Amino acid sequence: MTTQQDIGDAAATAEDPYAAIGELGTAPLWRYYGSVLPKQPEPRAVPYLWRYAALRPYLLRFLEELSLEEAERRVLMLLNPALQDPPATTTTLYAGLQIIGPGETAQAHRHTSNAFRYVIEGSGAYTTVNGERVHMHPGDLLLTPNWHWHDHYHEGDDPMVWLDALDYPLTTNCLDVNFFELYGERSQKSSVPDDLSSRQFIHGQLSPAWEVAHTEASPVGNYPWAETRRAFDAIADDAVGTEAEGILLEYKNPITGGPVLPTMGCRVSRLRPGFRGAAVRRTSSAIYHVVHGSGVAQVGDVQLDWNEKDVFAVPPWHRFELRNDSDTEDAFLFSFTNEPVLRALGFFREDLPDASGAS
Ligand code: 1HN
Repeated sequence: MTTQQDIGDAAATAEDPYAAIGELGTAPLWRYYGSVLPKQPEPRAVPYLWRYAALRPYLLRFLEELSLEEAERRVLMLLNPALQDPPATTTTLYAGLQIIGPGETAQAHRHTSNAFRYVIEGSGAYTTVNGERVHMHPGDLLLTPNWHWHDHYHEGDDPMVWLDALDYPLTTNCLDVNFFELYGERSQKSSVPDDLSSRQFIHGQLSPAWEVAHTEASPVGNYPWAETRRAFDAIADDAVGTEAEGILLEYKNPITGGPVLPTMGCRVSRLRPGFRGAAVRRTSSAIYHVVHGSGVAQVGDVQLDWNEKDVFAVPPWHRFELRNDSDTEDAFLFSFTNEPVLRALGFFREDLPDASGAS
């Protein structure tokens, strides 16, 4: 029988007390300070850019070769080279490119993860979100918040491609809180007038008084590009804009005035010809999609040359600088971040590092 005395003696005489405490499921904090409390964020994600021109032919090939019955969703995940398993685009954000062909249905399901789509090309598809059909056009932002049923249907003539965004790296990889459910039937029936939520809230200064918040997410199904364009045109050259990201507009939850989703905030910026942004550094991570134009993003030590429809990832606490390289054309960048999560928890920080600032 092992006595307390024996155990005490073993501890006192163990040749390698570190190995011994390891076997007891512990570790000495004094060897871990640097990794549990780094002086500043040490993100695992790296800056990276995905070229749309290179990926599009593969989307078209899988459209030919793989049915939606087989694939469920026909999506190329945009994986950060440093985050392959579990797969993610930044530590808390995911983006992918989804393609759907004429006549196809992506069956209805729901999950805890908040999601949205940003339409890249094609028209004639709609997503049904909790019974509301929401029609898509290039540049539209469509929300499918936490636990909302959603299925996609394409009644147009040409393939449609959109950027999917989800917070599953946060809900699944970090918090272990995701639930998933199939609806049972392939598509939901329409139960409210098409695009009603967008039409009701589109005139931001006049909101429907009978609508109250049901969730933290915005009740708006679609933020159409036509309105985004009008918002930019209305301010034209009169706006001062931001130093780092030019004329930067934020998509809002019209009921709370907050971000569109509790975990992801969405913005769109217009960079005037020749725009050179001030350097900025934030604790949030971000994913950018080039709606129009071409330019450069300097992210830490990495230079990302972006062209139309490309996607790029900006990890936390990297020095970040944007440039529009054209002297004649505006550039438009759509972006999303985990800033709402950080702000809610008191973790958001931002600064303008000096010109020589480390990444
Ligand atoms: C999902 O549900 C969709 O509904 C797209 O279209 C991409 C990526 C990961 C997990 C769920 C969709 C997804 C996804």
